This record gives sequence, C-alpha cells and structure tokens, in this order.
Amino acid sequence: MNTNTLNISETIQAYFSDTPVSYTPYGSGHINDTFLIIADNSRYILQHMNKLVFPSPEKVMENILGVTEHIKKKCSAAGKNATRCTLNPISTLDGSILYTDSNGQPWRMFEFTESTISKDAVESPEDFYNCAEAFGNFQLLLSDYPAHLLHETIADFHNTPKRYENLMRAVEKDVCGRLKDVRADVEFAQQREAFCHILEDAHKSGKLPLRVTHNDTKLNNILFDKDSGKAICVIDLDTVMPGYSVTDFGDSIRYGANTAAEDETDLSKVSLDLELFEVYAKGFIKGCNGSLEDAELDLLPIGAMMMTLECGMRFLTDHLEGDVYFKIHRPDHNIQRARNQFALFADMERKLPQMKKIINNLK
Ligand code: ADP
Ligand code: GN1
Ligand code: MG
Repeated sequence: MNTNTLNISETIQAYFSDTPVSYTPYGSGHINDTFLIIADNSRYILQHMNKLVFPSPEKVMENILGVTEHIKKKCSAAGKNATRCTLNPISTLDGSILYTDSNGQPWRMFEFTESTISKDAVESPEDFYNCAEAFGNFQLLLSDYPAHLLHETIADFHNTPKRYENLMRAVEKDVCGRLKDVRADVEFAQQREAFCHILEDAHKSGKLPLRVTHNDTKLNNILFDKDSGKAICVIDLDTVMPGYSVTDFGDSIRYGANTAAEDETDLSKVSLDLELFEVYAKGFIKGCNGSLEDAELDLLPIGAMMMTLECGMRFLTDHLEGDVYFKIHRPDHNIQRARNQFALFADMERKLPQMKKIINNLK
C-alpha cells in the first residue's frame, strides 16, 4: 500500500494520545509497512499489516502473543533478559493488541529493541553462523509449543506443489498480458514440477515431521546485538506455523548464501556460496541441539533448493498477476527477482553433490 495514503496520524493517536511523536519509514521488508516511532525519548516499531497477505490480522497477533510469551518464559528460566529475546507487543491506549483504523486497515506496535541492528546481507561468516544458531534455537524453543494453538496465518504457505499450481493458474489467466515475455521462465518451472513434490511426499510417507517453524528465515528477520555481534532475537513472527525444519534452513540459504542480492539483475553474479552453506548448516544444527532427525539432516540441501525454486515461482506468479503481493521498487522488480532465484536454483542443481557431502560430514 502507498504509505502516503495510510492513516498514520490517526493510528499514532490510538497509542500515544497527546504525546509529541515523530515517525519515519523503516526497514526493507517486502510485506508490511514499517515505521520507526520516537515518543517521550523511547523508540517503537509501528507496522501497518498487509491485509491482502494476512487476511486475519487478529489471528496473526494471537499467534505472536502466544509464541512470544512462551519464548520469554523459557529465556527467563535460562537466566536471560526476556525482553531482548523476542518481540514485545505494545497495546493501544484502550488495551488492544491490534488497531483497526477508520479505513479498516490493521496496525500493531512493538518495543524497538535498542542496541541492535538487522542486516540485509551477510557481512561475515560469523554473522551467518550466529543467524543460523538463532533460527535453529528458535525451533528448539518452540519444540514444546502446542501446535494446535497456532492459526495457519497464510494457508499452504510453503506447500510448493500448491505454489506451482498457483503459477500455472496465473499463466493461464495472464491478466496483465505479460506471459509473452516470460515463457522461458515459466518453462524453467515446468521442467521442475516433479521436484516440487519431494518434501510433501517425504512428509506423507512419515519421513519428514511437522514442527513449529518460523517460515520466513531471512537474515533481516534477525536482530544482532550491536556490541557482542550475537544474533539475539528472531523477529517477523507473522508466519510462525507448523512447517518443516528443512524449509526454515532452506530459506536462510536461499537469501544469505546467494553470492548476489535477491534482486541482482546481473545473473553471472548469482551462485550458491558453499562455504556459507557449510557455516549455516553448522550453526543451524548446533542451534537445534540434536533435535533434528536423520531424515531431516539428509533433506537439508533439498530444503535449500525447494525454498529457492518456490520463491522464484512466487515472484514469477506475482509478476504475472500485476505485482499485487510483494512490494516492488521498480517496474520489473518481481521478474528480476524470479530470474535471480531460478539462476540460484540452477547453480544449486549443479552443487547438490557438494551440499550433500557437507551435510554428511556434519552428521
Ligand atoms: P516485514 O514483514 O515487512 O519484513 P519486519 O517485521 O521484518 O517486516 O520488520 C521490518 C524491519 O524492521 C526488520 O527487518 C528490522 O530491521 C526492523 N524491526 C522490526 N521489529 C523490530 C524491533 N522490535 N526492534 C528493532 N527493529 C525492528
Ligand atoms: C517476504 O516479509 P519479508 O520481506 O521478510 C515473504 C517471504 C519471502 C520473502 C522474499 C509473508 O518476506 O515469504 O520469502 O519476502 N513473506 C511473506 O524476500 O510472504
Ligand atoms: Mg521481515
């Protein structure tokens, strides 16, 4: 949504009444509109939630309340500062966790976790190791969270065969007349239709367990402590739902172990960095602390490939549908992102034996 048309002043009133407040757009997420708020010398993160992506924002907030309380209890028990371990939602002045503005748009606010930074690109192998350990540990912290309490905030979020079907539906409809320019990209996905089923089939045959997972494990969904450099807090909890460990692993690899940015248009720069793959695998396995089953370890490379192909198909679908889902910052942004992901996937196909060897050596 165009941030100029948002009811931000009205929303700020709901949280602060007459306190003078300043605000500025913040972060680089593709989904929500995020603002940094300064009020009474304190900082906050105010977010307009994307209702097209999250049709039931109140269910998203219920999930977040449950999960953050669970994490806080565990961190306190381990002697850690619970408020720095997870998100801290803030209620409106009348005590509501979600504010719906006069246009019917949903908003929520969190404490800004001070002395932290988020990163859009891996700056050092240590960063990536710390990120991996944090996401692995996140899964471990939620391993005893009652999964039946979680709402499915986006149906079939990482169901890759369904993502493939969505793409084929978009191809058939071709609502923007863009198909003629992306036929080769569609064919790339079509040639890999069978691959899309590997994880769903492994789950159906009882090999791949469902766990409570994060489902959006991009590097910039981690807060790093400015002083220690450690990854202290996993954020962007909108998609915490039952899922597969290997897709949480895979989405981080897709984003962080790409030698280029997700939207780099010079595809000769796009490839899988096997050293970063190994670093991440070490950190993730350590963070999960022995909880990953053998079959899950074996499927880690496929998880990385699946998330890359799936994300490419999602970007391509959005391009065909007229850029209605992911925020874009230039006209062809989604098709550029799709081609980037497909180039990365092709490199992963070539490097699959090496990925498998790395995981085998870590077992
Ligand atoms: P999106 O769903 O659009 O990706 P995020 O919830 O990931 O939105 O927030 C966008 C960015 O805002 C993050 O990458 C991070 O830089 C920053 N951010 C979000 N929550 C906090 C917080 N509690 N403290 C500090 N920074 C935050
Ligand atoms: C979105 O919100 P953000 O920017 O962390 C998307 C992810 C994609 C990612 C691609 C809810 O993540 O699934 O992998 O963009 N989130 C949602 O960069 O769809
Ligand atoms: Mg995010």
